Amino acid sequence: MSSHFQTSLVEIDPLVARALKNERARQQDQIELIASETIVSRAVLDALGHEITNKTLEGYPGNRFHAGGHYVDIIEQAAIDRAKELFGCDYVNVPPPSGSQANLAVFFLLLAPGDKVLSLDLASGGHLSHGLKANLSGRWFDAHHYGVNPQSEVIDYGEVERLAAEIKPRLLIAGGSAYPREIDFERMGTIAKKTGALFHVDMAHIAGLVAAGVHPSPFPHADIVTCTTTKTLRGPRGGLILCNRQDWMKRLQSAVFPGVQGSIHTQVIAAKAVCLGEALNDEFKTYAAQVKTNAAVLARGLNRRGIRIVSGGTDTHIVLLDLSSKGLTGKRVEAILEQANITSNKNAIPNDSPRPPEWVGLRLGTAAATTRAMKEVEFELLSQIIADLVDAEAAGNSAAQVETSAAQVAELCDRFPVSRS
Ligand code: DSN
Repeated sequence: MSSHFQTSLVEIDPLVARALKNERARQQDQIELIASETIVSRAVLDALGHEITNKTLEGYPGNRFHAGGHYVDIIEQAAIDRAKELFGCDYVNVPPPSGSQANLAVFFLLLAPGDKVLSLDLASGGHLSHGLKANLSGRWFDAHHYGVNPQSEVIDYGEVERLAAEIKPRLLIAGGSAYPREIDFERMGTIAKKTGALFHVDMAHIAGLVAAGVHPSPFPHADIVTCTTTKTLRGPRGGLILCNRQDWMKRLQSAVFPGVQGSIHTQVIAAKAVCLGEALNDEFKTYAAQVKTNAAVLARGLNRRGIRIVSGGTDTHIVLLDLSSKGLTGKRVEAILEQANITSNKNAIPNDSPRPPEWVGLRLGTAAATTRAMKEVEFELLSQIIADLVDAEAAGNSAAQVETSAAQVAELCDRFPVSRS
């Protein structure tokens, strides 16, 4: 028998095997509060690690360039049908390997080089694929941005309307990576219609909340919607495109393939089908509601300890902290939290410094720890652990506090295992 089919990873590549083992232990021993992360199910992992990865295919179910696609067709069609049911739309495109690439296909369909787009600016919580100068979207399109109201730190829809009327963008984009409040999709859709723009919602972060019905849906207001299956949707790394425009469906197929993509990632499509099936279950609705509740508890607990919460709270899984209230940067707090085994990321907040090391924001998210079954009590405790670390760092004597907090985190991790056996 060929060793190619038999030899295990541990035997053949100890370096990679060891790093993977350590990564699994890291995930057990740290509390994950990065807002774009999640913990996928055993079933999603099984699909990702399946031999289906060997299969090369281009095209769509029933219309492939290569032979042998029968089983992948069954799986991709299931992913399409499940996403349609989940989000209440008539068209779903499953192959995009990421949210950014789903967005790229949308731009390829709807825009020509030099066309104007209007999107949320990065420091107000937008995403780099919505027109950042360093991104293809900002190089090839004429990108303009709206921000948030300086006092409320919530999107100023009057300002969006004024800018849309003045700029006349071809595409108005809503959504981003670090905007913690609900977006008024109806209002944005009305602005788009009034000003002759098409309306694109990138719901990458909140897709799981929308799927569970605990966040308003972009449909029927958006012309087109993209998302990732990662994050709150609790699936593999990948993107989706959704829409109801009958007139775009055929062209959307071609915009993805051969427009911006060749062959599909068959193992990821299988994992997408699995996570979309999971999201149709009642257990997922309970999880998504708890994600939101936990974020509100986390925000309130931190606020009580004098840490300013950007926009005054959250309607989603995201809590954005302004650490200038403690004289600290996001980078410093990210580092001190990591020493105590809490993982987070520095982030810009509205009107922050353009230099990431000087950002005063820290972004937290509740999806991963909620998946470990942590609830209000644990998130209240987490808010106190984080505040203790912030206060100690602000006072310049965090070493003892790191030790105390790390012990509290270890106790939580033991009680809420990422157990797959
Ligand atoms: N957009 C990045 C984030 O939100 O962290 C990756 O998904």
